[in-house]
Amino acid sequence: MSSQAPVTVLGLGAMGRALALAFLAAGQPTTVWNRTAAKAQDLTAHGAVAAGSVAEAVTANQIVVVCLLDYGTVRETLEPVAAELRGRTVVNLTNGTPAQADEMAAWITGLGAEYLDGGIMAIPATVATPEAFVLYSGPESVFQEHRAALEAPAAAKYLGEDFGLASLYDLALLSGHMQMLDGFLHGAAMATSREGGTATGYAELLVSWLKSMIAVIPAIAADIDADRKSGTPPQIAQGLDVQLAGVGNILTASREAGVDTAPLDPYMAGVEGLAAAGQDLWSGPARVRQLKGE
Ligand code: FVH
Repeated sequence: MSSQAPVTVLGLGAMGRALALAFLAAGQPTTVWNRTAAKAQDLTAHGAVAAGSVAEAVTANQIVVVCLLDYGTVRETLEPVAAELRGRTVVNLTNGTPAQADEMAAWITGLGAEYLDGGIMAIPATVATPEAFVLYSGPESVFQEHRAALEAPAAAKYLGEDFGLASLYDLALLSGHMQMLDGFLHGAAMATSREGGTATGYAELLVSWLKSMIAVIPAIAADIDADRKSGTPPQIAQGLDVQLAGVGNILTASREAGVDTAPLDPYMAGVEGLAAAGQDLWSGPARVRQLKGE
């Protein structure tokens, strides 16, 4: 659904700039502001209106998209224009924690404005491509009212009324991604430890392997939810002895190749912890309960 709704973008770092360009490309009148004003200038060639102050930017439009360094910066930037926020909708796409989202929501709504918190699942280069999406949380009526206006940079995925959900899922997705990336790099260090091994050859096989393993993730997730709800036993499980032997082999082979085992050590500690607790199966629910200290 396309929209001609005007928007204001506060923050023209790498991501804010990509967002502003996406709104402009979609034909939405876009007012921009950045602490370092020079960054707004070349956007005017794309049709943006460069506001001379935060107050001018905020009062230009109903929707105020904020993409700054962190929540402290957001508060510092908006505090002087708090009175001007009344009746507007602040969409905060700055990275932060769920507690920060809750606190920001309480402050913004207390000023008589609407608030949506968001988590951008894209990098500047993927903004406005089909892969990009943004997580949103906050009042559903506010999300639905502005959804079309917000979708130029990325598909909007609504998670729920709890303001902290978008940042919680954002950080959880980043956690999965970062550990996967470090796992890939650990494997690349192993694969290139012999003359005949290459990162490229390893990566090609890893992508195939991960594709088949990714297909199992929804089933493990269903096990975790069923365990929380009703204690139903998992569908996907493996003997802990098999895990201990397999992970042990990876660690041994890494050491023999002179590769640091640090990325995998916490995983091994988890498997050993489950064994020490008397479990004989590895499963998603068992590991999640262990990580939550349950
Ligand atoms: N770039 C990325 O790939 C990721 C993708 C996922 C989402 N993140 C989050 O987006 C927020 C902004 O990130 P960014 O990449 O745009 O960051 P920078 O290019 O470093 O721009 C930072 C902007 O914040 C402004 N700023 C910093 N300090 C202050 C301040 N005290 N008062 C006002 N503005 C401030 C900075 O202004 P300037 O330095 O140009 O004057 C930029 O506009 C972030 O939460 C990521 O985690 C991006």
